[in-house]
Amino acid sequence: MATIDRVEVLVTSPGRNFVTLRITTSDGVTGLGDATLNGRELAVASYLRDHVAPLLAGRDPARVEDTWQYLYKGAYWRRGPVTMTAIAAVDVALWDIKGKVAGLPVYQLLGGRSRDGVLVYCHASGVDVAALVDDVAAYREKGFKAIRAQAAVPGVSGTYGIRKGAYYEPAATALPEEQLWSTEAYLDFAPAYLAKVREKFGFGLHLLHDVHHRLTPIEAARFGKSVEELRLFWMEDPTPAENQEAFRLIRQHTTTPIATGEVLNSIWDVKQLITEQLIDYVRTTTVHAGGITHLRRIFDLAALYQVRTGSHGASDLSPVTVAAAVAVDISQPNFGIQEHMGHTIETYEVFRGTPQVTDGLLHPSEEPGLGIEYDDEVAARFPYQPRYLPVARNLDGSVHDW
Ligand code: EZ4
Ligand code: CO
Repeated sequence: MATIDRVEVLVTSPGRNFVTLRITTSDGVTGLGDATLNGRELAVASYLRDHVAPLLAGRDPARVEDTWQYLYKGAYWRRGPVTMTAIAAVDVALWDIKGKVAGLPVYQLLGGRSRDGVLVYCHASGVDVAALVDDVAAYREKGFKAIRAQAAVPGVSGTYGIRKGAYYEPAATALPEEQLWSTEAYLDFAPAYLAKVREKFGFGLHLLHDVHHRLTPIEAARFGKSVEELRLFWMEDPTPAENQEAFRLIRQHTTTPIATGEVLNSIWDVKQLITEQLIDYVRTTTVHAGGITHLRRIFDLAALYQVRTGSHGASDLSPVTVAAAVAVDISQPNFGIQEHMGHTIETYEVFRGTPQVTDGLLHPSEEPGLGIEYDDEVAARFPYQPRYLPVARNLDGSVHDW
């Protein structure tokens, strides 16, 4: 029997920070798992290096489920982003190894294709409405069939999701930047610019919008109602999701579909949202929700309640997560859509073999495992840099949800 021989925690910053777990077996097979938690990267690196690596040495790499149970139940302390990201990294690395040992891509181990390709949505944004419309047009030219639209709210420096250069990268400063937020200004402005996008491009395009946890339930209900005739694919994170019941109020008022879950980590965090049919799309990911093993458990529960998947896929999720997401998405019966932001050229040089979008779809690699190779030499050129997400403050100076 092969055993786990080496466990390495790799940190690199080719445009932003990524933490990667690499497991090597006694037969020399390697597996990769993403362990990136934006703005709290080194906490996961320590969890893995100091508390998980010593427990993995000598174990059977084929025991993916057993290792998951061992790390989850065995720690006694359950759930939470740091723990679940660390467990995810081990789980995904072991699936990668299992695929390589079997000589099969991971999606084949998950049951094979349920569809021809994975529908993705990209991010269009603009400093004003005209710039947003131009950006949407540019993404349509590139073949995207689903587009998220965000425009800067006039006078609100902290509007979430506005790209400044070639890449949208909110964790851009060595200490958190403080930005201003006004719910009133946003609620007046956002429905109007989404209507402009519809007016310009019609309904032959999936249009999405991310509220980024910034509204109360009744404000979110008002927003959802006011954009109903625009037939959004979804409104994302209309209100913070810690209180799952809050979504019931939104639900009672609007038929605008609801997506949430990018900051949630376990099946327990989405159980009520799913079983009470309070949402339409669950946005948990492999990297932050316990890996392929646990994400499939969440998605299978969602299938029972006609909730579809829409996994988080921002640029702070590494190419290893893109590959793991595509493996799940292509095989999962209740797949909905996959977020895709892409990464810097330097990131693709570190993570060779990252799936790329063609005609608005992602396709899994046919290589055994996940098909990603980590280039240590290129990675070493990009050392860790402290980077934090911004913090939002209301006009009266109080802290708001970013
Ligand atoms: O702000 O991943 O839908 N995508 C998002 C992201 C999140 C970042 C936080 O690290 O909301 O852009
Ligand atoms: Co989001």
